[in-house]
Amino acid sequence: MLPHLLFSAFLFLNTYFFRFGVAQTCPRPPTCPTISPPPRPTRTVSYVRPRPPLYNPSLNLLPRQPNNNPGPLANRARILAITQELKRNITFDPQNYTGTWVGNNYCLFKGFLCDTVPDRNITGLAGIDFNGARFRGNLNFYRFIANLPDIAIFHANSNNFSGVINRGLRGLRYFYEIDLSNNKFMGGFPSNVLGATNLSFVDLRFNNYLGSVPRSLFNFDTDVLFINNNVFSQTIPTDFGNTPALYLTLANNNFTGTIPRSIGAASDTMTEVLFLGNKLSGCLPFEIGYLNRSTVFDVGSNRLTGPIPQSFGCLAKLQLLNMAHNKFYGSVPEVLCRLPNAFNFTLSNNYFTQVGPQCRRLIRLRRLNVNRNCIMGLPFQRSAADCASFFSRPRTCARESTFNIIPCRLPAASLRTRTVSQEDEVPPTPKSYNALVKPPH
Ligand SMILES: *[C@@H]1O[C@H](CO)[C@@H](O)[C@H](O)[C@H]1NC(C)=O
Ligand SMILES: *[C@@H]1O[C@H](CO)[C@@H](O)[C@H](O)[C@H]1NC(C)=O
Ligand SMILES: *[C@@H]1O[C@H](CO)[C@@H](O)[C@H](O)[C@H]1NC(C)=O
Ligand SMILES: *[C@@H]1O[C@H](CO)[C@@H](O)[C@H](O)[C@H]1NC(C)=O
Ligand SMILES: *[C@@H]1O[C@H](CO)[C@@H](O)[C@H](O)[C@H]1NC(C)=O
Ligand SMILES: *[C@@H]1O[C@H](CO)[C@@H](O)[C@H](O)[C@H]1NC(C)=O
Ligand SMILES: *[C@@H]1O[C@H](CO)[C@@H](O)[C@H](O)[C@H]1NC(C)=O
Ligand SMILES: CC(=O)N[C@H]1CO[C@H](CO)[C@@H](O)[C@@H]1O
Repeated sequence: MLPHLLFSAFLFLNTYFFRFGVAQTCPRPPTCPTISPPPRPTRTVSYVRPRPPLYNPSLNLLPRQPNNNPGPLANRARILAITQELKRNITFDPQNYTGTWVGNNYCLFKGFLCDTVPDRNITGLAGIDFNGARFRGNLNFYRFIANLPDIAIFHANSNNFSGVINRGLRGLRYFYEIDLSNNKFMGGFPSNVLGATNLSFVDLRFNNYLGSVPRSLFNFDTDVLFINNNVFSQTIPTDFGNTPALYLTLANNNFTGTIPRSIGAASDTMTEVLFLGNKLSGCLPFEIGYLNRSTVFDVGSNRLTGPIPQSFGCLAKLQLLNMAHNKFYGSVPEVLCRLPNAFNFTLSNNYFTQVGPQCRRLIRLRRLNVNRNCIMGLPFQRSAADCASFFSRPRTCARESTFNIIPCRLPAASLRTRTVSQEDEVPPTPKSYNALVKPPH
């Protein structure tokens, strides 16, 4: 038994090094086996998963069966039947997915991913990956997925899926990732998606959804919620801050009204949030200052106004701030410019009137852009007439006294002037901005 195990371990390491290209160093030459570049491994050790499991690893997972001999297949008749129906509906298949959809073993179909169904020693259809397949035809998403009861991941961006999501997805007990971006969905928000209880990734961007979002949307338990580039309108529900999502993109819709005060309640989770390109109005709630995990905050190109709350000095992790193309005014708070992770703060095309020494330092470092404001003595500002016209009307915000609240001990770095060169700093790698790029059709 022991030699067998050792041999397995050796095979495993061999495969490991081969696959990941780790340098093959050999500490003690005499005992070291000669390692010529290994041939393509023909034998794999059965307990090593070739890729992360598709199902939630917290569930009890049995070893994965090989695709070419997967053993008994869960729901085979049903899955084969709906796949043939989908195949008949596909009128354009430039990458010949459907050519492989023949025979009884769905694990071999292009775009189909199998894994061992949790708690059962049987292979199931755990994932669909049609991203970028560019299918054409009348493809009914709900009808298809409702017949894939063991599904965990469904990725079908940039296809022609449409149709109404008729009923809840609750029956799909392992379902946690849905990507229907850049398809042909229309009508109201597919509220039935929210019937799935275990989704952690919801990507519905670049469809033609319109109308309001359901009140329950931000009570929905998910880590990622991308709904940008639809035509959602009306206000953001007041309980917005209940959302447990880390990454949220509401960008490029038609949302109106204010950013809800409840946003502060998301302080434990909210990491990146994009409101840009809507029709949001009113002043910012000081509660934004509670978001001390946020690295990205983007409200660019809206109709927002008022000063920047002093509470922004609490956004200790903030790297990217975009408030450009609004009607903000007042002086740019020095506490904002002292934030230790300020990388790209864009306040251009507003009506700010003052910047202090900390902000001037950031401008010199090219980390703060205040072009096209009303700041005397700085280059690239609005015309005097433009500024005078803006300020000829009285400007006020509700709850004005809250603009001075600082709901934290200011981040340590803000207490001293940093002199060190920031050249070596690693630029941030936000995740949510990628969502604004349309997947190729
Ligand atoms: C799972 O089923 C296969 C036959 O399909 C059998 O060979 C294997 O021993 C089973 N494994 C477990 C852990 O029950
Ligand atoms: C599609 O793939 C199938 C199976 O791989 C193959 O038999 C068929 O010739 C292909 N068709 C086209 C148009 O490439
Ligand atoms: C996309 O699907 C719709 C039905 O939902 C159909 O009317 C349309 O012709 C399809 N477009 C293409 C290019 O296949
Ligand atoms: C296939 O097309 C028919 C007729 O247009 C439609 O009723 C059905 O829902 C479609 N099925 C799938 C899986 O797309
Ligand atoms: C966005 O909302 C405005 C009303 O505020 C409306 O006039 C406009 O048509 C909407 N845009 C779209 C694309 O629906
Ligand atoms: C973030 O704010 C919460 C209270 O809103 C506080 O408990 C927590 O310690 C803060 N975290 C950091 C890293 O400052
Ligand atoms: C800074 O952010 C603005 C607004 O999001 C963007 O337009 C600009 O390209 C960014 N600048 C850099 C250097 O990344
Ligand atoms: C697989 C999984 O995580 N299942 C969970 C789905 O959601 C229900 C209710 O929220 C949980 O009870 C399951 O454990």
